Amino acid sequence: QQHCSTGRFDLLWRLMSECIPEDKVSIQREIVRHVEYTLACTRLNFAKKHAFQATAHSLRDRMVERFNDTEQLFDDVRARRVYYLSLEFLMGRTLSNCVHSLGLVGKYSEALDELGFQLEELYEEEKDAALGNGGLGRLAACFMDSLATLNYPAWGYGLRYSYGLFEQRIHNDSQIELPDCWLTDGNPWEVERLDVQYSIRFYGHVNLVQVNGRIKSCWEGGDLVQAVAYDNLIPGHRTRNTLNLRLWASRPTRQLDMELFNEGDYQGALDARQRSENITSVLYPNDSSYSGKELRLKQQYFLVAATIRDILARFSKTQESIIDLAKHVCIQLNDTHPALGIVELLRILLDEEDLPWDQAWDITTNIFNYTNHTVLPEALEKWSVSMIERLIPRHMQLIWEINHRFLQLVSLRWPDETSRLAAMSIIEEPGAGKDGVNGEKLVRMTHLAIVGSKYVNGVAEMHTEILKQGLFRVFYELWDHKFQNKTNGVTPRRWLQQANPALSKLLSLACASDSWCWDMSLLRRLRSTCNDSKLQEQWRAVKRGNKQRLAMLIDKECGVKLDLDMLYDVQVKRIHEYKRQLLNVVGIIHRYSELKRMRRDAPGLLAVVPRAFILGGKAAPGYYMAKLVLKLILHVAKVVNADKDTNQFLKVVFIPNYNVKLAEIIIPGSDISQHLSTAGTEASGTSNMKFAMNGCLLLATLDGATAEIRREVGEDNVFIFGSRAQDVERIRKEQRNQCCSWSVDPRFYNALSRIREGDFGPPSQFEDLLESLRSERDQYLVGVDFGSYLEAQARVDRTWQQPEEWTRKSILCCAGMAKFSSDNTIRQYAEDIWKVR
Ligand code: 4GP
Repeated sequence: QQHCSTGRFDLLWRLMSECIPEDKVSIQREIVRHVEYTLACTRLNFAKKHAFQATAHSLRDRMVERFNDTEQLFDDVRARRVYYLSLEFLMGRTLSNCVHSLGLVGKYSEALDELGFQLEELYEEEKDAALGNGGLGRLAACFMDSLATLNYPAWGYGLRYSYGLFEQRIHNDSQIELPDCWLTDGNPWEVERLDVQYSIRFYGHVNLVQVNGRIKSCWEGGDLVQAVAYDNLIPGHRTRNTLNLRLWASRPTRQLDMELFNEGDYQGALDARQRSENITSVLYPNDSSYSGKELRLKQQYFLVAATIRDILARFSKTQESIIDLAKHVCIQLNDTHPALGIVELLRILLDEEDLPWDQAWDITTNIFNYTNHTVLPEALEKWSVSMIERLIPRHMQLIWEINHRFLQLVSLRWPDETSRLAAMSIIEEPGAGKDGVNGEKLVRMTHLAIVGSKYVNGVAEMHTEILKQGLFRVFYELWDHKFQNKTNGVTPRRWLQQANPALSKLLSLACASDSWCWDMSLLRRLRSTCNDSKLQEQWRAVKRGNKQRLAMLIDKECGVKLDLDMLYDVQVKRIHEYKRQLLNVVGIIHRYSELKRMRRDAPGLLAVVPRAFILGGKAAPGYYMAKLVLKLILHVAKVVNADKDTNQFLKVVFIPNYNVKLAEIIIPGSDISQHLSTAGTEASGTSNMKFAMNGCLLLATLDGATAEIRREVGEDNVFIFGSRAQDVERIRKEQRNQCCSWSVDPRFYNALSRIREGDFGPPSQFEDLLESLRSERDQYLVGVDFGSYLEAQARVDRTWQQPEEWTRKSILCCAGMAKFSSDNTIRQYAEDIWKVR
């Protein structure tokens, strides 16, 4: 009211004091209004595409209303706010989630029905928002859902890439990558905020200037690029709380270089414009590996510079002193990708707010927290000092100073240990690591993130232990209080309620309430009825329906028909050596050879479990070995599926372009899923949680969150195999020295010889793969774990032959997953790290 005269306030209040009504006719009116006025189409005849867009707009209006109320409330109560910074948000589609959150599925269905459209068919009109690679980006999306649902005062910040993760097509048994043009039809959900823009500087130089008798550093010159805000509202479920995911797009500061244009250099006049827009053009398609490109560094700085500006602008409205910033603001860094935010905030506090170093550093390190998502050495970011110096020169000065002060602290604690200083330094000297190309100094972003954060966390108990005892041990010795574990979780709304409507219905029936969607501990009730034959029957019927949905998808995408009685065995995730899709394929080759042998020996009926191996996942475009693995999968699939002798017992399919939308069909339709990473390499995994929630059994190594899942659902209900994490290093060493205390199962070599002998196409194309599996080079222990893997697969087969036992396990998996709801994870972040309410 303080901004308005009383009369005007009354008028404004009266005009908007009621929410958009939720009855059927009002919904129809809103949709048709958007068809006519927003899309400028005629309401008397509009296509499905327009129906989708108008429906989305009508829902966006409802979210805007709720969002404004939410912001008003948080401003009024001066809520301490948390910001989740991530270079990736893998949101998938919005429509279904939005109508479910607002509790309007029934009413929208009815309203659309009369307009001649089915809500479900409109879901299919929407493209995935694939602004992420895999686990890390999808985790951020689940977290936004839980933050909104649990009524926290949070915002997400990321980049609005024009092209998301590439589209994968299969051509000549290889992956080809096409651009993901997700914005071609526009994006009805986003709110373009042309009034929220910041100028972001790159390059230039640092001058010392005298201001009021003080010498100050001043970063000037270089190029300026505009960051423009695009807001994506995140509805909470069964609450009005609605949050914002603000994504930045880069735009030129100057529209056109008129000087060049007038000189006739039309291209040159447009070049600068193009360069600016390039920053947020494309998502880097790397998963768990570091890509040292200047453009990537630009993206990182662009995100944090715009975000910190924006956070400070919002803070300044509270009229509190900047000294109290850490009381009101808390920032979570999703891996090191946004870690430059630490230096950016420090820079502003020092150079613009004129705070002394100690105070500025104290505020900064009370605001930031860092989550690590991987221990793979190739994924730990390191940027060359000279590149940072050129791109953001003031930041490099500050990093030197941070490091200097930090190393002083270390040497006070451990006076004579120079090797410790080298190990902990933020700067890696040339030759100290494998990456020191051309004798360059590098900035270790993990070290910067740890030094600049209040808390550091891993994403599963086992992963956090590895951080504390291995990768970050030296830091843990200095600051044990900084380290925490926050085991990942996934949202049951998207991954159960929306992805699996049939099971959701059954769960609500069995629990006599649909509140399990907000409190998964209610599902524990299923434990006492897991042997009930009626429940079991219903459970199997639900699974069969979901398998049918999956089989239809596979028929459409791959042209392969799968019998519903087969055991659907699924491995879907990014293709990576450490995730060991190879173990799966070599296992399939073994199974195929066995089937052939059995056919020869006894050509009659076979008492084997019919299996369909279903795989999916993208390989990073430059990842040669991953692409070779994919090629092998495709070749094996071709041979196996064409073999009439065996194909009623064994089929192999590769579903192209695995993404969130497909996952929503694949996961509920799976009987078993494979999580095969070499123990100690997968930080957590989150698809394992989605599968188990959907009553799909797990075949897994003891890695990431699996040990915790097993504890929750019961030891007997997970099929575990393989070397343990604590033995992996020793085994690797023994392999290298060729002195082994273990042996490789001969069936492994037999299967490899099938490849070598050309059963799956010219063997020369797989030479490098076979070479990588030689025992002295088998970094991921595929050979060592093979025997144990086959034994676990045999246990799976035996269990499948006892349908009651299988169903019992399936029910118990679903019943025991409360811990892995992202609601649970987010509550822990809020209480232990962010201290927000
Ligand atoms: C992934 C990890 O590989 C996965 O284990 C974890 O569940 C996920 O983060 C979320 O924490 N890491 C990445 C990455 O996606 O790019 O490093």
